[in-house]
Amino acid sequence: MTQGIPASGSLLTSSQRWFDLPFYERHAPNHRNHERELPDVSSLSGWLGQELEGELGDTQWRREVERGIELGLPGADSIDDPDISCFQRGELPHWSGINTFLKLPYLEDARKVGDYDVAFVGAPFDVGTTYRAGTRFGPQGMRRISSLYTPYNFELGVDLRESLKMCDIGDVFCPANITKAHDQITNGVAHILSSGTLPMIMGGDHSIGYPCVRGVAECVEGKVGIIHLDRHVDTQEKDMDEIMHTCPWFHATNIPNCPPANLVQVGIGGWQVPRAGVRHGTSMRSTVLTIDDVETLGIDKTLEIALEVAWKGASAVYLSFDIDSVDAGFVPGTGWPEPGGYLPREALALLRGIAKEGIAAMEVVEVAPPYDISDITALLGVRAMMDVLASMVKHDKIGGKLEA
Ligand SMILES: [Mn+2]
Repeated sequence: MTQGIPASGSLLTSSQRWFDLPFYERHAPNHRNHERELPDVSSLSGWLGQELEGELGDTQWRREVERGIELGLPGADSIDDPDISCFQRGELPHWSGINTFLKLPYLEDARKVGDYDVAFVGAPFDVGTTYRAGTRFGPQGMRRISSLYTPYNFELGVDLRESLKMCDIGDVFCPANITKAHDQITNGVAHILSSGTLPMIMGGDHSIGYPCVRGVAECVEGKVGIIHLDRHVDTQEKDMDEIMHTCPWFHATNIPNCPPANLVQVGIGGWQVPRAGVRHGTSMRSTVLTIDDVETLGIDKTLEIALEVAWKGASAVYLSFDIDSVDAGFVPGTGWPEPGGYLPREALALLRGIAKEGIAAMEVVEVAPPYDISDITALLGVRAMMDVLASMVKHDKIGGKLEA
């Protein structure tokens, strides 16, 4: 038991007992003494992310801190950090403060939305749900957990605060009537987009996809393509006599400059795809890719197909992300959870890839906080929007309104 245990590379001599050796010589002599070249990690994203951080400025961060001291008054004498104000006015602490999206300025005067690159807007409407309601709380759920995020993304080396002028314009007033609420949403989206600002729309159930696209289509000369990530096709004319959340793309593709040939639906499949919607999809010949297709093709090829179809002859692309496209295990807080969908990182990779080419607007729909657990569904909804914006910044598809 006590005599040397022969191990390759062991420095044990005959007079030594195994346990007298230093720990590393007993357990990993080859590793502690080796002279091999270390692997080159300089092309990996971990290394590059660290390099990229050094290239980011902190002008806007300094402005936020100075503004906090000015408006929130200086901190107490006992506080050493000069960046801490008496009343919180900026990002820190993450657990407190007023919950606009990412604690951005609340734009009370909607007429000034054109001053911003991006406006987050809520569409708290769930009268179009066909099973569990609750997405009327989606915008507030996403705003609340957005306070967990910083505006900086490590891998992309993007700090949204330093690149974009963003605001939270609040919610569209959505009455409990589908047609009236849809009209309100169309006007809200069209107002933001026609002001030269990117609408980032927080639903709401998926019925809002129709009025959102209608608002975009009003502002775009030429065709609008739609890329739709979902488990469900959402292409039937009516559901229980109304335009419910199973219906947005039937109606959106009847808008003259939103032809079905430019609709591509990615991640479809499972046991909750109404046959009425499938029949219509077949007749209009839109493009459907299942989760199996995505797995077979891989992310890059899937993106190539989706972008080619949506952008063919189009002037703009609308991005619709239904949170239930992700496997039900990751998104309990949704109205029609369906097992077998995307892993979160697959969905995020697709979203970033779509955003590389630029989008006219984005919606995140079907986040239903009453069924959520630890805010994880809302957290993914927020991240989807953050990743899309970071990818657009990275590829010069947005920005320019920050004062120098
Ligand atoms: Mn949907």
